[in-house]
Amino acid sequence: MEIRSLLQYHQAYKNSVEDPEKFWGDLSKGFLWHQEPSKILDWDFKKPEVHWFSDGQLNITENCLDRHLIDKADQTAIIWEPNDPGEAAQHISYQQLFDRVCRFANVLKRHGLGKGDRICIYMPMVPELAIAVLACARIGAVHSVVFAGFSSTALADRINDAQCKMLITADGSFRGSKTIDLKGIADEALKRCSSVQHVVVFQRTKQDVSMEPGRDLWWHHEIEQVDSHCPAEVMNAEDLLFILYTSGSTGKPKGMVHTCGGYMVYTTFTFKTVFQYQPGDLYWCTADIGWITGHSYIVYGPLAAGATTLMFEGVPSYPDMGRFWEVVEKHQVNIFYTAPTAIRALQKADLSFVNKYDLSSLKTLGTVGEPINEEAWNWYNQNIGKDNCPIVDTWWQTETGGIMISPIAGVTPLKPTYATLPLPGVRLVLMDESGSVIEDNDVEGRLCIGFPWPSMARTIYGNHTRYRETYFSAYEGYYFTGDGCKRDQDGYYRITGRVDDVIIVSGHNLGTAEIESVIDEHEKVIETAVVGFPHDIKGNAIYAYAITREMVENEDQLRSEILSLVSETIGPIAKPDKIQFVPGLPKTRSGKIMRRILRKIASHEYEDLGDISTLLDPSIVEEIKKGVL
Ligand code: 7RM
Repeated sequence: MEIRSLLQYHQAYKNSVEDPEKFWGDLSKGFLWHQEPSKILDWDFKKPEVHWFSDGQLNITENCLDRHLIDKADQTAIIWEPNDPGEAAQHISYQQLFDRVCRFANVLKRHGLGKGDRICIYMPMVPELAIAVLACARIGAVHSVVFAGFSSTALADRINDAQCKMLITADGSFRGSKTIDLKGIADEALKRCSSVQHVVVFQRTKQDVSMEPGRDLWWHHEIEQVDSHCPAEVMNAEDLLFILYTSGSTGKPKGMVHTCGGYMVYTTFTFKTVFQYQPGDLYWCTADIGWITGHSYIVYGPLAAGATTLMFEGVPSYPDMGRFWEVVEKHQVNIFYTAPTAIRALQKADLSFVNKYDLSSLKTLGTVGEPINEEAWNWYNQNIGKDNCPIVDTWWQTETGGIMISPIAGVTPLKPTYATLPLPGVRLVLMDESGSVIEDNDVEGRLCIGFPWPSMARTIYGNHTRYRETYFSAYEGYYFTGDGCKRDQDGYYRITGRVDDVIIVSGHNLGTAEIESVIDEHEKVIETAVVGFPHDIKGNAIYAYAITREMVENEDQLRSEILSLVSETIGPIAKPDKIQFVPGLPKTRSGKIMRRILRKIASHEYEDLGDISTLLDPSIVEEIKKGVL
């Protein structure tokens, strides 16, 4: 089904609501199944339980690879652009990708891995990362990709939570002018991970690493031991495809579980629809495969659609601020999908970094990850799109698996800063604080979803109770997104930001509680409260208020100790931009920190702090204000 006009969009939306089973049942026919599904949907948001295509059987890699060999064997599946512009790019055809995935899948099998086993992947943005992901899916193993910027503690926690039997990593990774010691970080993590039996190490940087005999295996040796014939494991539609961790409001990250059938149908449909991908187009999503955006819109969606997807190893600022635009010109990118935080950073650089390059191949631009401010939207539109490319502002979450609210490129009339309208099948509801549905237009509320969609996360790995409590208990019968949202007079949606305790820094979701618990571990700190405050480039920055045991003699010394603690435990991305030492925190009588007040102080907006009479000790607010940074 193709949507090429606003009329077709409205018609498709109407069909999807009036008869969802017919709508999604018809779409599922565009895929390769071992057993076509006859049951389309069973659901109950009270349990909550959702099953899509439950008697269908498939393997997602046959949809991403095998079926394209008939007519696209020689078409490029992945263009890989390395960190360093001096190194050659790689073009990998569908046939080559198929062979390499099957070969590596046989490596996994040779070491005893199979259906249902969890495999952790901690790798740089090299083609072998996509190959490892697909090889897991080929044999029915569940991948858990951990972003290669995470610390050894974060890696170990995720490996242990999923009880992974294998870790796939690299010797090191290149990011801008830095080299990161991935294997060293992994070795540190593995001291705490008894479930891991083997580590496969891909050689990227050729730096010296220590290899533990019996446990550690080189990727390039292993693939010599096997052939490239590997029949796909037949999976039930609701079997696990992957786990991906996302921050929560308690310290412990949530392993969001995605399953095979619904995820495939939804990511493929939304990829084709939102970006209006046409045969021959080159599509580039700048995300890392360590985030859901990379899973759904670098690997699975584009490959299932038979597209050519560009994978970039580097960063936007290396060797200079023109790197993205250089890559666009070099490969003639047609569709470019990035994050507002990258746009804001590039916007600060001199326009000559943009204007040096020919960007006329671009047809469509996209953004994802956080609300985009009007200034950044306009800059992107004028300087990158030359007022001639639709911008799709795509709202979605790790939990939703795929894009939920977005313009359809060239079809939906745009409004800067608006994600615009829900995609077919997505039933949005705005709630007021008391839990009543807000019916009208020109309103603001909490964004909920009233009906299942195929790619929704089915549970939190090992903790269904937490899944229910986090997403389905705030408003009974609805999925709660955690985001605030406006609906304007035209029924257009605009996301206003998180309403819970998650801070989005440069597009990365960070749980305040996780950062707080790390800072609390410092022997001089008694208690911490972490909030976000607006930042020009990163969207939000992190402000930490810490109560210390005694007067701090050397504040800078303590600050730098706290920063390294956070960096080592969570990762550099979670380091607070400001740390204020305070005598106490504003708490309610029941002991809850009033973050609303701390947020206002951190943003230097203390004129109207609202009602502070519910505080146990309102005078503490004055004390904190005096020391604000
Ligand atoms: C895809 C992704 C999810 C949270 C989400 C929002 C925020 C994402 C937009 C956005 C405004 C957007 N997954 N968010 N996209 N806010 N406009 N287009 O980012 O799980 O890492 O984050 O990101 O708050 O709830 S995520």
